[in-house]
Amino acid sequence: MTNPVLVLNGPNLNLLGLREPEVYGSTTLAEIEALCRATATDHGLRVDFRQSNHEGVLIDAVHEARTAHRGIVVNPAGYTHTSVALRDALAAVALPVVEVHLSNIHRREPFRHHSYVSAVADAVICGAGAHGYQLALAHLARLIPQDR
Ligand code: CA2
Repeated sequence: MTNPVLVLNGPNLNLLGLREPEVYGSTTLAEIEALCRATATDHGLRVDFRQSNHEGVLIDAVHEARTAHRGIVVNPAGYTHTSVALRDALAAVALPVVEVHLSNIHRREPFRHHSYVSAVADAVICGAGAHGYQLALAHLARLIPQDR
């Protein structure tokens, strides 16, 4: 039984590995997608991997997940620190949510220390780099109720 899950990536993450490797590492988003697909298989999940630079597109994807997916891994990127609307969407869909950040946002500038998403997430993983996505999927698999 494979459970479809959404892995949702916010603005500028399409630039991973191409800019600022000293902050975000040299792994590209395509490489993270491949890691996620392999990890998902190990946990009986099937990944729908998306990235958008647009808040409304991310919110639409969350709404779609209500009927299409059984859980969400989200790296909201810059919208972590600004978007009440994305937080409201994640709260409204009532799916398990794991928030992930490549960097340790608490070790960075003060404006990155607050996340609008964390209060509606079941778990938060930050500072583990690309491995954080694998940890997030492993944990999400445990949060998805098994069909009887
Ligand atoms: O550490 C993370 O995963 C972040 O969500 C990344 C966001 C940042 O705004 C959050 O505070 C923490 C930034 C994503 C932008 O990624 C870039 C990658 C390469 C070059 C420039 C930006």
